[in-house]
Amino acid sequence: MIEEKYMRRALQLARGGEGRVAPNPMVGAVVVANGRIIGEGFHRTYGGPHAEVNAIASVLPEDRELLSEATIYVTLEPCSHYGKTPPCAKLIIDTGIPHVVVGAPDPNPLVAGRGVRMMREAGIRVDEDVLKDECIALNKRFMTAHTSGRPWIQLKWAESADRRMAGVDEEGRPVPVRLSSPLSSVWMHRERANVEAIMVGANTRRIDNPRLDVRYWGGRNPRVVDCSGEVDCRRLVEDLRKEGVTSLMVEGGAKLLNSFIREGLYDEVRVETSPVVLGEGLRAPALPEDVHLEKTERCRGNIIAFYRR
Ligand code: AOF
Ligand code: ZN
Repeated sequence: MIEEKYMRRALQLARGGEGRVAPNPMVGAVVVANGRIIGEGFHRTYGGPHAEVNAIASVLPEDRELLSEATIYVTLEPCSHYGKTPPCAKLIIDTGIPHVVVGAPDPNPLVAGRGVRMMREAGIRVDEDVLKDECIALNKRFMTAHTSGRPWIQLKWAESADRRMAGVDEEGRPVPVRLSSPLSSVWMHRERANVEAIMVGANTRRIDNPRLDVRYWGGRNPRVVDCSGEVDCRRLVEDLRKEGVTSLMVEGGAKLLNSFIREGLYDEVRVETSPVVLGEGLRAPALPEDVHLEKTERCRGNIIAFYRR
């Protein structure tokens, strides 16, 4: 019997790897026998054991005999390759688990259906696509990177009520203005901890001199990709992908953001709007036409809007 509640539990476990597993996906696994969870696990850290390994290892000695009649729920197709760890499909076969329920297929060309095939060829019953949309959404960064030849890209900026990103001094030079709120900075740092790279334009680097780290949240600081003057955005992101990067945040300024918008290089846009009116100053980019509002959050007078393609 397939029960979605176990896949939901596996999804919840998978999130335990947030900020620690990239460029790998977040994956969770639950082992069930006789209507009881006998094992649980998730991919905890990049380079470490996969979810299935941890879930199977967590089964208590007195429950191990139940493995021969158990079902394992995994949010991602078990892998078939020898990477940093041996194939999970092989582990499941060797453990003698007769039934596997899979959330989403693994688009990594090293796996891409081979995990499911290996297990079926070994006589295991494999059911696929259970809560597939949720399982794909959980790993939007990993999925986009493996299906589009570029990292998943989020554009991010903060603007005033009159759509400006910076003020100007008497000589007309741009001056930085704090438009984001302290609480939103915490959320922001959490999002930063979830991407592998951050890009800023040369002017932003010079004027704002942002630290671009995750100090308010914790975790790994993303690598900062500097770019000056005219940049070939497409080339830049394709090169990043070739280096293995699966997620990128573009934090400004307006010129760099506009180049990404023009090239259609984005998956999400995050705009924080402050009630402050600047009157004049650097104009914020116009939102891309093909994004739709996903959700908004209020943050001490500021409104943060998330748009998705
Ligand atoms: C799974 N379970 O928990 C994860 C999987 O270098 P490795 O050995 O860690 O392999 C990384 C790849 O394995 C990753 O790109 C993705 O295709 C898959 N991740 N697979 O069966 C897991 N994290
Ligand atoms: Zn694996």
